[in-house]
Amino acid sequence: MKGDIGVIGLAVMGQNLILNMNDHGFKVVAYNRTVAKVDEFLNGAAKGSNIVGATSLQNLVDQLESPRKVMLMVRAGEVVDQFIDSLVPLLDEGDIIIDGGNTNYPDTNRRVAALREKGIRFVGAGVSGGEEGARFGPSIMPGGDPEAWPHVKPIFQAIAAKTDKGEACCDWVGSEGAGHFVKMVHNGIEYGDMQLISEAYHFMKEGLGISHDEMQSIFTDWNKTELDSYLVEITADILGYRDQEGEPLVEKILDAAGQKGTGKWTGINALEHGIPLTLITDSVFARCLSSLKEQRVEAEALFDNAIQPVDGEKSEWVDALRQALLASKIISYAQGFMLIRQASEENDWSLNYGNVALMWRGGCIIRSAFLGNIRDAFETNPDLAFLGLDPYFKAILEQCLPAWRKVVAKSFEVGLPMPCMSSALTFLNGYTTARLPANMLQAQRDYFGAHTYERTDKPRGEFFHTNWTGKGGDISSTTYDV
Ligand code: NBP
Repeated sequence: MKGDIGVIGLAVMGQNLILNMNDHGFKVVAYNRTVAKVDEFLNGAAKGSNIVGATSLQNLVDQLESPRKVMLMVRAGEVVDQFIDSLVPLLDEGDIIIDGGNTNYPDTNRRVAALREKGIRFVGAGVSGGEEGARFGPSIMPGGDPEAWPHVKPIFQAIAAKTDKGEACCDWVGSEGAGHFVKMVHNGIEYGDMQLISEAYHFMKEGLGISHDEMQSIFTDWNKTELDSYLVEITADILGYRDQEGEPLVEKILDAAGQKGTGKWTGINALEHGIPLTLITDSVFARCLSSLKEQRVEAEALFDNAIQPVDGEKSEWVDALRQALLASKIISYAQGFMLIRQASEENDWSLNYGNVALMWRGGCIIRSAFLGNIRDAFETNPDLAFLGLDPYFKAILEQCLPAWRKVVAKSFEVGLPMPCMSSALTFLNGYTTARLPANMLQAQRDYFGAHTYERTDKPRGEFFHTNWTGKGGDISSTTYDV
């Protein structure tokens, strides 16, 4: 019997996905650049399974059922192109290559088009959930050549995480790089969620002086509310973890955050699409600021700006923090979906936003109960421009607003940095303000650069220029933009 799918790349993600596929009755052929790792895998984690190994790419291709499906779980970037170039001469028309790595979506756009010309169907699938997800059920976001989907669907939907109702956290996202785009935004949202939780922890610890045991039980309680999510759950575990000296390990971890780039790509993309994705972008900058550790240590010694204790009833502050976290999180997802919607429209991807929420409902790092409500919101109104206008989310935002304001205002008062909770509130304040001071901005642009402006008492699309000083001319600018 020939193999159902070949997987190239036997690092943590590849091995676990293969074992997961094997559990679901698929025959997998495994291959790796360093071929010795194939034997290691077959004699180790894969021992006693139906998984078989390949000694070369030709040997891999020869062992696969037609149309062949070859999945790459290798380092994103050039390595993917190298494998594609080596595989194409060995494959037949109609065969399928899947890239399951963290690829930047323009690369997937390019590969789908180039391979289509060669008769090969290419799929770019975002896979989330880390090692455990890959092994027992990841969230999978496939996009690319739609003709590939019927062949890949039975395998992907079988191995993907399932919701409480048994729905697979995997569905066709859209053409071109849509799957990798959605995975990118997923990672951006992950950055935002992590930063928001860290801000709540910081307020509790530095502002309120709450102990680690208490914080652990607060996050455990929060996990029974609308905040029920993987990241809140692991935060409680982290706070409860003691090292060999019996002290909280988290306090011995250097406060300089790393990043691999997907949050940055999301922010860059938002700027390119003109979408105010403020929270995620601020969460990337928060990591950048954290990495300036030595400079911060020096500056703290020079400035008299130490964080002051927060007065008042602790339990009231903790509940206010819960509300601030929940409301900020809604804004983050709302902004993420604004970006997805813009990209979908610009690229003609016809994305189904409810399905995207469903794919994130289980298996991935941002999995949460809340995503079920997001899915409902988009099912009720597929054209929802801003998630905060859905009745369920609007009611929460309105309910949380006083406590959220209180927390953010207090953070400014006591000198506690809260970039994401404050950025979310600023966004909502702006989004719900019919008249912003952009009239002044437009006047300034027209004053110094003759950029023209529209008037409130004239129809949109009519542009005016004023000779503000009496010295400039009446010619408006067409080429120069600031
Ligand atoms: P890595 O990203 O560490 O990649 C390891 C694989 O890439 C190995 O098979 C390695 O072969 C191969 N490789 C490298 Br590195 N350089 C190569 C080259 N020049 N030529 C050929 N092969 C090369 O593995 P991973 O952490 O399992 O991740 C796989 C993909 O999934 C990545 O795109 C990653 O971003 C994505 N992802 C990872 C996670 C996670 O939690 N780790 C989660 C979600 C997505 P070798 O054994 O011969 O060196």
